[in-house]
Amino acid sequence: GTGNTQHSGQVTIGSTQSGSTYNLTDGARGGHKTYNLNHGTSGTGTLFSGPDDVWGNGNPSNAETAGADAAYGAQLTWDYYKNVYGRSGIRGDGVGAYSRVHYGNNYVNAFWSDSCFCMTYGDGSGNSSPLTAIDVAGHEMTHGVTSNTAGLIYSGESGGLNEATSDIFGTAVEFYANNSNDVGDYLIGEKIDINGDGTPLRYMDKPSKDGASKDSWYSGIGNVDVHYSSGPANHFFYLLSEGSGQKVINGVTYNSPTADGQPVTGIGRDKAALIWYKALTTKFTSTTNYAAARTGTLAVAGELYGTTSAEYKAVQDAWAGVAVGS
Ligand code: ASN
Ligand code: ZN
Ligand code: CA
Repeated sequence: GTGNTQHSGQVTIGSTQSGSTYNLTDGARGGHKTYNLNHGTSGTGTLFSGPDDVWGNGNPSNAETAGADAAYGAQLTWDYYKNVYGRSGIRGDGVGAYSRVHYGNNYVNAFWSDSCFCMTYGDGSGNSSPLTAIDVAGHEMTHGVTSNTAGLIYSGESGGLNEATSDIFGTAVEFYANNSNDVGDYLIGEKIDINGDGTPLRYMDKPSKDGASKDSWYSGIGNVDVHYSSGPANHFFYLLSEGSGQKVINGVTYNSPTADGQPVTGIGRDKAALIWYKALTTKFTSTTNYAAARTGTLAVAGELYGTTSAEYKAVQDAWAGVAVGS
């Protein structure tokens, strides 16, 4: 069908026809369903459905619009994992999750839940928009992937790595989408304006720009909120992808410093994401910390490209750039 989204313009989204009714059930992607909680906070509310295959009108005052955004984000995330890594769904078993929008009132968050195997989006309040942008959808669904693979415990350093994994693949999905209304960037939440002043939630090139995230590892980083201890891994991913120094990508200027003052030469986002994905799914465990993440990603880089490769050296240099050493 046609989705008239708020954040991503007009897009094609998967739906199902049943007699003269269309449902926001994506039969091509594990039967992923999108529900309207209509301000409730439990259950599934009602499946988006109607007499035509057009969803939303681009305006948040139309209840279907957030549904269209959420369905599109889920579809892109499914396609990214399937087409890039051959992973069929969050558990890799071909089964779709589901999305719920219009959670509660003025709720300024979105979350994944392992117990319902679903994602939930608030409408935001004041300046902030419904939290249904592409990077947010990719972030939340990736919590499901992490939970079903490495199982990184959501506290301490493993918690920071869990959060960074969601930021990394949320960003990778956003670039993969190649959507002209929600272009790829190394910012998190730039479309939802939670801060109310147009700034994003997080910056991967220099995480400390948000005023709380850490650019580099230090002993004790495990004691800060996981959305801030994610900083060094987000920064590692940026450095590994794009390299240090100043760079303009899709009109955004990045300036990524390194902890050791040494330059890093990037290997491109696709290779960096592949290294992280393989580390997540074959090396990381529930208790992986920053030192072990370094070891795991280096092992993957060695397996994929060899230990004398530019890619292997870039992984070494990028970890040194965020003060994670041997
Ligand atoms: N949106 C937040 C996140 O994905 C919700 C939370 O704090 N768990 O991290
Ligand atoms: Zn998260
Ligand atoms: Ca983004």
